[in-house]
Amino acid sequence: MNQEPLEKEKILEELAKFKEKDLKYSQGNILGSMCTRADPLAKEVFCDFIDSNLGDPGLFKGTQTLEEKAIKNIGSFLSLEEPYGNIVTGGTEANLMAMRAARNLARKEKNIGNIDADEYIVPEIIVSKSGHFSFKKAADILNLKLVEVDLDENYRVDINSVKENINNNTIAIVGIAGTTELGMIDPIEELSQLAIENDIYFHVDAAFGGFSIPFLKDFGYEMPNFDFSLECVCSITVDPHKMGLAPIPSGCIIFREKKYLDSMAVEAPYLTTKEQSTIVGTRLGAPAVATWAIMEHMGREGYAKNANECMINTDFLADALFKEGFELVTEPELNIVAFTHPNIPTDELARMLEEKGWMVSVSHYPKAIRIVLMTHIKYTHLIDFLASLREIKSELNIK
Ligand code: 0PR
Repeated sequence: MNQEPLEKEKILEELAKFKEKDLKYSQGNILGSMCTRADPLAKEVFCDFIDSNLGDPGLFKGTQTLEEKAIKNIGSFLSLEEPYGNIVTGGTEANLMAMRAARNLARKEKNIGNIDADEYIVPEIIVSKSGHFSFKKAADILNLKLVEVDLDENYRVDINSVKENINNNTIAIVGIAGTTELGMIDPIEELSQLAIENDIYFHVDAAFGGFSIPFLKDFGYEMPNFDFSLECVCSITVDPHKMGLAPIPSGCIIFREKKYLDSMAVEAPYLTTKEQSTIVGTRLGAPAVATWAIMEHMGREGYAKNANECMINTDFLADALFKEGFELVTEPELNIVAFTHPNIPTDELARMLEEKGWMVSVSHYPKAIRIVLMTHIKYTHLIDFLASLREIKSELNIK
């Protein structure tokens, strides 16, 4: 560390050099990210509330109210009048909170996972093979057994596989509304039925799809039910910092009832509130405020327009790839396209694309090039991307 204080100008100069090394969403070559450019309004608001601490909300009552308003807004498009929850750092923390609530309730109500019991029973959670790796972290942290179930031919969870894996120790079933790799929506209604029949906590991970499925419906897209309108959904993860266009870090966990938050509450005697249910203690208020502000700014109409534009680009890309001889893994359900080429190994294709400046990601199940069509990807970027694919084919002498 430097001994003498450094002037602001020098520091900013130094930072600019580092920033140059970062990619920018506006370049249009970040093709595998679920995050996107933050709206200028959200950035401004974020900076304005940069030192508000929701860990001690009695000191920041305005910020606390804005978090409540953000939760209420999100609840309103997930069919829940009176939502309980928090703006957190992202989908990982939201999923962790949901699994923690499920575990704590199972401890209390079913004596599963109770360390004081005569015989310790390991709680089990059922997540499909396409579940985000945050469930592996949650299982590790909370000492749960992660039971990974199969997918059907369309890469949605296989209901029979879920049925076969439910047992007396199952404390949660997870459904996904917008899988990380392919953007598929699990049959949430059927899963919720299973959860009701077996009296098991049911969580929906809509980190990706939560901010688009309800609005695409407004535009007339046929989308399955995935939210609190289904009686057995206990909690939903939905990330403002993905399709919600809020700045990082902004995730959201919504619970149907207060009892889920209460199940995680620990005493915080010297703070302005006497209990805390979140994982994080000192907690940024800025993302909650920025999330509220961007939602007001977009309105339902703005999100519908945004989601629709992403879908138009998705359909265009899927069609164009097919015409160029690429194979789609599946018909896109949300704004993700995954594809392969029969004669080009996928890793090789990803490497050649990267050499041409395209940052794609490679899905692992099944192995494919995966493009997430976020707002920063425009039609013209797609035209250039398709031109690069044609170049690659001709370099490899493939028609
Ligand atoms: N649930 C689902 C369905 C997700 O897709 C993700 C993240 C999470 C939970 C976890 O969310 P956080 O990462 O906010 O904790 N999905 C993306 C992924 O892993 C995150 C991402 C975003 C990755 C931008 C890369 C990137 O450039 O692919």
